[in-house]
Amino acid sequence: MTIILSFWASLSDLSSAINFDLRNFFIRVIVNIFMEELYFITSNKGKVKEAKEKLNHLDIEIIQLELDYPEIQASDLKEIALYGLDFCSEKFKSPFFLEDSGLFIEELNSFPGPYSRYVHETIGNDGILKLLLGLSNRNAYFKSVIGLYNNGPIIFEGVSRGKISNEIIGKSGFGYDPIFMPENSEKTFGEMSTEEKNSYSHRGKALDNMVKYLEKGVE
Ligand code: ITT
Repeated sequence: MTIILSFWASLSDLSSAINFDLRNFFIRVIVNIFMEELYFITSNKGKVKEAKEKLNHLDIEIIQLELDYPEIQASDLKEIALYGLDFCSEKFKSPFFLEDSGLFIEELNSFPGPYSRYVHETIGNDGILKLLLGLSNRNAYFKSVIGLYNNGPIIFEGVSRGKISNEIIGKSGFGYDPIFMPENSEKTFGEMSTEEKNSYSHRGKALDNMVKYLEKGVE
């Protein structure tokens, strides 16, 4: 104990001598040694930001990995995620997860659903608002399917119900965030901080389910 305290004191002396917070540096080194790494295979930086916020309290470092994997044409997000897991686990051996999500609009027979990325890249939020022009039923939901590979595939899901706003509101987040208003909120995701969005969102809920699993420990 005396040795630790004197080491701590000399770190303090050294840090003031060279004007650098050595104690914090030391803590970070120790934390990094014991921290486990979990790769998030995605091209979407917004998803990574949300995952880091949710997993912040665990000693797990989330590392984004942009590994291209085929997103099969299926109506079920779970099927797409399972295919991705299978494909990536052939190439990548560390524990990783990927996530597939989509926006399902009631009046449009669940469109764009699994085609959400393509539709956002083509007609965008303006296009969705045009499709709903004059329609009173603006109910929609987001769904997130996380596929974790840790000696085998495990699926976690989350749904966020809400409605499509009448106009584009807010600049935060990504994708359809400025046109989606979750239940029990007067704001769109586009007006929320990452933490607030996570408390309502499909991905936040799927991540909560994964956190419960991870708290038992990644082998
Ligand atoms: P990946 O590399 O992880 O696949 P992606 O952006 O292509 O990233 P998806 O295939 O899951 O993600 O595509 C779903 C699309 O749906 C995505 O591009 C967004 O436009 C939209 N989307 C998904 N989650 C969203 C969210 O939380 N907020 C707003 N839009 C979202």
